[in-house]
Amino acid sequence: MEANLETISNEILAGNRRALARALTIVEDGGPEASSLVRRLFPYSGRAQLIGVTGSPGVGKSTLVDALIAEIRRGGLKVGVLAVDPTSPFTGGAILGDRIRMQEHTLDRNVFIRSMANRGHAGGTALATYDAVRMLEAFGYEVVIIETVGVGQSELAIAQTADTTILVLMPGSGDEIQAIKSGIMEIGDIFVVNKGDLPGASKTASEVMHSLELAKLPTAWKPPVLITVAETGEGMPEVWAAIGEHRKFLEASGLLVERRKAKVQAELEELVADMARSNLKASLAHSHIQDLLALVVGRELDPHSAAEGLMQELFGNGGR
Ligand SMILES: Nc1nc2c(ncn2[C@@H]2O[C@H](COP(=O)(O)OP(=O)(O)OP(=O)(O)O)[C@@H](O)[C@H]2O)c(=O)[nH]1
Ligand SMILES: [Mg+2]
Repeated sequence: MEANLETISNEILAGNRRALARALTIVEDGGPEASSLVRRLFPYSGRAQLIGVTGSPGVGKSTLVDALIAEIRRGGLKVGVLAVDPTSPFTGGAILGDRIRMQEHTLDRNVFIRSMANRGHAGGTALATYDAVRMLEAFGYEVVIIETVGVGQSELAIAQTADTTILVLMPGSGDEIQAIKSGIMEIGDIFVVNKGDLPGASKTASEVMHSLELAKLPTAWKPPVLITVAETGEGMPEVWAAIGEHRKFLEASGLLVERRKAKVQAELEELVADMARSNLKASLAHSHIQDLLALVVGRELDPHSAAEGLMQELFGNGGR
């Protein structure tokens, strides 16, 4: 198995797309093979510009990503795309639609599009996303776009694996109100009102601008609000330019490093929680732990003290 993983990593570095596809399946599944693969390829990762695209279902994210790929390819950069649906356990209609829509680019060797399955919980899906990005980077993609469906907390966790997050809205959907209410205005680095050909686009854009003025933004970055027609590619040069501006801001302000640190912290928390969870499950099967359970059932020990005992056993220091 190790020899096999060695072959896969060498083939990825040599630019073999089939090896990349296999590697993505391995990191999606997680477990020791994924860890081993990441260990090998981690030194070659960390080089891409990561762009998150998020927004409610049907606002035109995939169409926008498609148009953005065309824009980025005009500049000659290689693009990898991960389409993640954290809420659906199925690789259902939306994802299939994405594949068909982006088919034009599948003939282009410098574009790689992949939909990621859900791992059952958002944290796990975010973990798989981090590793999938690393595989794409090791292969040589210079820009990686992460599309997530929806605007809930779990989608945001995944969108925030990116350096620059684009929040996509459409006219008259009331999305902007929802966005303000749920506090997600703060995570958008760039706001795009797509379907600019429909009535109400400029009204929606001014509403977003207005609420951004009122919002307490976490940094000195003033998020631009752009109107696009993804279906025709209108507004794409402006979106790509705004991404470049944001990148410059992140670098000049030192926030790029700060953001990457915050992401590593989130990833480590999730990884350790994952390990602890499986460790705990294995330990609970041991007979002396079964004895501990019996003590609680017999009301000789309370659950809090029992949990502290377990922590002591698992981590040695009571976990504090
Ligand atoms: N009028 C108009 N329709 C658009 C535009 N962009 C996308 N659409 C249409 O909107 C619908 C949804 O587009 P998608 O790109 O699949 O939207 P999505 O946000 O990726 O959808 P999910 O992945 O299902 O959340 C499709 O029928 C598109 O053709 C646009 O600029 N104008
Ligand atoms: Mg989509």
